[in-house]
This record gives sequence, C-alpha cells and structure tokens, in this order.
Amino acid sequence: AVGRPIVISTWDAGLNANLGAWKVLKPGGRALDAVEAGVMVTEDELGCCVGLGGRPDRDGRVTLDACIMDEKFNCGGVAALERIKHPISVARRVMERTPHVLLVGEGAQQFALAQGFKLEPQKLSADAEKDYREWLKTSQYKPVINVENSGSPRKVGPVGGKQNHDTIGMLAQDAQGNLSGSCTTSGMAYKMRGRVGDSPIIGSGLYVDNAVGAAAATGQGEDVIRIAGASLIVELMRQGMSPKAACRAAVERVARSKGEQARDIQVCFIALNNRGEYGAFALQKGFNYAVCAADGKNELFDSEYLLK
Ligand code: SD4
Repeated sequence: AVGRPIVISTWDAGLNANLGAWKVLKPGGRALDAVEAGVMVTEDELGCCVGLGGRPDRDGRVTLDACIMDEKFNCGGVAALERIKHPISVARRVMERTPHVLLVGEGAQQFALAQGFKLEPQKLSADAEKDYREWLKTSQYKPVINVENSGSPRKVGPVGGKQNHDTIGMLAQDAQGNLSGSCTTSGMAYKMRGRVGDSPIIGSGLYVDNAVGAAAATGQGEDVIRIAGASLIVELMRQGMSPKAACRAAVERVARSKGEQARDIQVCFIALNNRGEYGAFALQKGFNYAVCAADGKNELFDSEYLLK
C-alpha cells in the first residue's frame, strides 16, 4: 500500500485524468467527486474511445456509455447516449436523482436535457471522420487490440488531436477511506447501432464494495460482461486475494471462456482494495495504468499479462 488518498485509472490517458481527481482528493475531498472530475478530463480530450471526440458506431454516430458507483452501493449509468459531452455526470444524476440505475438511448438524452445538460452538435471529430470514411471502404468490424494505447511514451499535459486513448476506468480511495469508481467510453469503434458494452454495466465494467475494494475493466466489453468481470474481482478480493491476483484470476476466466479465440481480443482489469493496495492484469501485452497516491507522484505502469 502506498497510503491514501489514492487514484488509479486505465491507460496512459489516466495520467491526465488522475490529476483531475487529485485536485479533489488532495484537499480531502470525496472519492465520488474525484472519480467524476477525473474522467471528465478524458471526456473533454480528443481521442479514439471516450467522449464526443470518440469513434462512431457503424452508422457514423458517436454513442456513449458510462457509469459511476459510490461507497454505499449507490450507482448510476447511461448507455448509448448521444450528443452529450459528459456522460459520467449524467450517470451521476441517474444515481442521485432517479429511482433507477441505468438509462439508455433517447430516454437517457431526454433526462440529460431535463437536467440542464447541453445538446452538442452531431458531428465527428476530424480524425474520427477520416478513420470512419476509411473504414466504410470495407465496413469490416474487427476490433483492434490495444487501439487504446497512444503507443508512444506519454507525458502529462495538453493532449494533441492525434491521441488514441480508450475507455477510462477510474478507482479512488479518499482520505476518509471511502472508495468510489467511474467508467466512461464511446465503446468499440464501428459497433452495431444500439450495441452496449461492459462500461456502463455495474458489476461488469465497474464495481465497488467499500468493505472490500473496487475494480474496473477495459477491452472487449462482451468478454468482460460474460464473466461479470468487476464484480468477480471484488468477490475474489473478499475471499482474500490481492488486487493483482484477483485481476489475474478474472483474466484467466476470460481466457477459459474464449478458448483459442482468446488470442484475438484484449481484456484488462484494474483493482484497488480498501487498504489502498492496487493491482492490474491484462490478457495481452500493451495495457498500462496510471497511479497517483499519497506522495503526489503520478506514474504510469505496464501491466503484466497472460498470453506470452
Ligand atoms: C467496450 N470496454 O465498449 C469498452 C471499450 C474498451 O478497449 O474498453 N475498449 O467494450
């Protein structure tokens, strides 16, 4: 353990996101506020897989998935939400202002507008537009492993339009010892219209039990849902596994569920327990995660992985 507060998030875009969370955590703020503020940074950046700058579905529409969970099992999510800049904040409103956990599509957008969120133009970023046109030439759906990773060493700071970042999952423990988590994505590029991945699904893309720990997922959402990934990891930590061992066990279960096809996908997990210990594990090479903890150091780590 490195001490609290602590925040951990997926991929190299997590470095910037952690700084957003740290502004809340350092002066003693709530983990819940931190995980919302943190991933909002990523939702604002241009990149392949989060926010309105993300890649569209096969019909050319950017559809966003997000969820959030606090230390008291409160949770909320949105799926297939269009033209709203901060799906994570809409997810939080679903949690705090409705009797429901998940709103989808048009209903989610209506709710967002009723809550005062602004309808953004229906427009792809220049990079997304270019890639989409290229993709239309073959129209083949073939997820690219580790497309999320920007591929070059990344420093904290302003992000150029070229950055290629993914789904961000974020877990935090505040100075009071409370845990919360968030997850936000534009999902797999060129997915079928209406497709929802693991990221807005409580128990798959994200799970938090304050008495045990928290976990988040990124990668091929269908294969995270199949094993109820984040929930599984929290249950394994409950039984005494370390965060990393629990993430590894979940990856092994994905591998078992996929058989030979495991080589064609990437699945990655991060976890944080209530003692402030963290860990990660991935199916394939190339996953990394960012950790910012008590000493204020914000560092990127390469995850270990199963398939050598
Ligand atoms: C999804 N898990 O929609 C997300 C996307 C992702 O790497 O994490 N891609 O399936």
